[in-house]
Parts: sequence; C-alpha cells; structure tokens
Amino acid sequence: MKVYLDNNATTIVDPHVFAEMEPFFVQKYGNPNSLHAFAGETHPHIKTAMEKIYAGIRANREDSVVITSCATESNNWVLKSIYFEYILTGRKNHIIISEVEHPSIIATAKFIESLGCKVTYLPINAEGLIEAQSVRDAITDKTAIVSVMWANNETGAIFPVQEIGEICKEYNVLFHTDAVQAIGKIPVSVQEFNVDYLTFSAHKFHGPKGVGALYMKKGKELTPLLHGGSQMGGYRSGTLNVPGIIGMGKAIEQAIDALDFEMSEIRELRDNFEDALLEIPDTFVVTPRKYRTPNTTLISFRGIEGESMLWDLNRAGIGASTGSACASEDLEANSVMEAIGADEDLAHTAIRFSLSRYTTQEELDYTLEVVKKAVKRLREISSSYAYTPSGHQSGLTAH
Ligand code: 7TS
Repeated sequence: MKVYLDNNATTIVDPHVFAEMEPFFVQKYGNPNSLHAFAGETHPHIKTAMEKIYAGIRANREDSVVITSCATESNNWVLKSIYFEYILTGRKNHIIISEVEHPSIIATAKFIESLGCKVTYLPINAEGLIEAQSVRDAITDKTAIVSVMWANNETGAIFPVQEIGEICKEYNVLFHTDAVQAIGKIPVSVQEFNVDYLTFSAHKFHGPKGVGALYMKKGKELTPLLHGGSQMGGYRSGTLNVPGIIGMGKAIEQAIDALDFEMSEIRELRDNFEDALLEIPDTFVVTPRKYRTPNTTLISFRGIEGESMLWDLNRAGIGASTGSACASEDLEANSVMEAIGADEDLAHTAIRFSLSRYTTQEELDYTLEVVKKAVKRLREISSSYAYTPSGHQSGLTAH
C-alpha cells in the first residue's frame, strides 16, 4: 500500500484541476498579452481564474493579487521591497517576524539584517503558539512591517493573525501573513482581518507547483522584485504561467468548496489517528488541537531518531516528514521543537503527518500498524531509550 501523508510539503493535483489546465499546453498556447486571436483563446480564461483567486481569499476588486512563481518568491518580494522602500531610505530600521516562519521568510530577514535592518524574531510559547502581546511589545516607531504566518507548516499551529493585524493597525505598521498552510484548511478572508499582504501557493491546495501569489491591499502596493514588461500590472513581469494560473483558480475554488469537509471529516480522521498514536508510550504532541489546522500532527516518539522512523515508514510505502522538506536534507533538529525549547533528543524525534481530503481511514489504519512496529523495533535498538524492567516505561539516558 502507498500512503501519502506529507501534504504540508505538497499535494496531489486534483484531476479536475489538471483537466482545466490541460488544454493550455498544446491547444491554447497563446500569450494572453499578445494582440491576436491566439491570445484571445487564453486571455478570458486568465480573467476567470483571477476572479476565482480573488474570491478564494475574499479580496476586493481594488486590491491587487499578483501571481508569482511560488510562495518563496512572494515572501522574498515582501521583505525585500520593504527593505528598498523603508530601510534603505532610512524611513524605518526594523522588522518583526516569528522565529518559526518558513525559511523563505527567515533567510530573507537574515539577508536584510546583514544589510543593516534590525530584526526581531518573536518566540513561540510552550504550546508552539505566538502570543499577540509579544508583537505589541516588539513594535517601535521604527518598525516597518510585521510578518507572522497564519498557520505553521510543522505543527499546524494557527497564530493569532486577527489580533496581530489589529495591533499593527493601531501602531500604523504594515502586516504580512504567509497563509500557505491556512488556505483550504481553515477560513481565510482578507476582508475580515487587517492584512496588508498575504502569501499563498497553489500546490498546497491540490493545484500545480510553481504558482504562488501575493495579495496586496489597495494603497499598499510594493516595489516589484522582477522588473520588465507590464504583466500583472507591472508588479511582476514575465510571461504569464497560463496553465498554472488556470489551475490555481480551479484549485482554490475547489478548496473553498471542500473546506467544511476538511474541517469536519479530515479533522476527525486526524484526531482519531492522533489519539491512537498517543496511546504508544512516550509520545508527545505539542500544540493543542483547537489551535491547529485540521490536517496536521507533529508527534515526537521519545528515543527514536525521526529519520530512522521515516526510513521504516518509507520502506512500508508511507511518505511522512521530519519537518519542512526545504530543510530536511541537513538532518537538523526540528526547528519548531527547538523553538519550543524541547531538549535536543526530543527535537530530533518529531514526525509530521499531514493529511489531505484524499486521505482515507484505511490508509491511516495501515500507517498506525507500521508506526507501532517501527517504534518497537527502533526503541529496542535505541541507545538513548532505556527500557524499565516492565518493558515499556522509559526515560532518556543522560548524555
Ligand atoms: N510558506 C510556508 C508556510 C510553507 O509551508 C512553504 C512550503 C512555503 C512558504 C514555500 O512554498 P513554495 O510555494 O515556495 O514551495 N513548505 C514546505 C513544507 O512544510 N515542507 O515542504 C515544503
């Protein structure tokens, strides 16, 4: 059996999404910005897709939604543009991000820090959550922007973006949120919350890879990262990714339609799966479920290296993760577990299971059995997991 439980890394393209995209490779390939009939075959479809994308995040017509190549680009764009407009010009000298942002925010913040910008990295608490008060405490009259993700990719923790947005408004500070892990999992509306910029990415909600977007509130437009032609209103030059945009439109429409299912059925599948995993001795889940997206479980198995567990899972046809795929080649401890202050051993034992609307009960039953066998095997050979005479109570040996 093959089981895919790494949907926070990427998702399967929904067949309906693929069907909508397919004609735009070989049959209708005109550049929508050209002035001939070939363009006429694609242009109206881009318009319809953009309407779906606006509707998906409840953007107003006057706002801008700019299609990019990925969320990484959108995140780079926001911070680098803020650097050009506010930091380089000396108007402001400070930005605030959380210490558990995706690397595309952290690495960009570190880059502009190296150019002279002050950066505050907000901590998370023992439950893996950001406290809105910490944003208030960090803001100075030199703060240009606060960037805090809507939901964390590792734990699924939902951060208090509504409150943070209000605080930013109060202090007249720009607010960006990376909503990559929120769209399609929980309701996301830029109308109800005070959000100036919002990042999202099609491949996280059953759309194609290589299509991201940045929402910019009316009057809060940014300096382009890519200069060139007039595509996307001049905010992001480059020939439009026609199939990609059409795919993103269909995917976000479907994700919104499936939201109730995600928040009820998928949540229930996840909860039951997590309950069963937690029956294994010495397992820990940090963030309470009520503060989490419905599809994610980050669970630690004391005494077991995350990578060894992944190996066993992979051999049984199961795809999970020890954290972000972007960071998982370097065998570092899980960054969120470290930020929580988990001891070094525990930080290396976290496994992320992330479900999608395609996940089935049967797949989770199978995964549970494989996990149980892997835990038994790996703890028996673990140098850091000491068995008590009773056989399953344990503690960590001192290092
Ligand atoms: N922001 C968040 C919150 C993410 O989770 C990711 C991808 C990105 C940005 C980057 O998106 P992209 O469109 O540039 O690919 N996160 C993960 C992950 O958790 N495991 O693999 C990729």
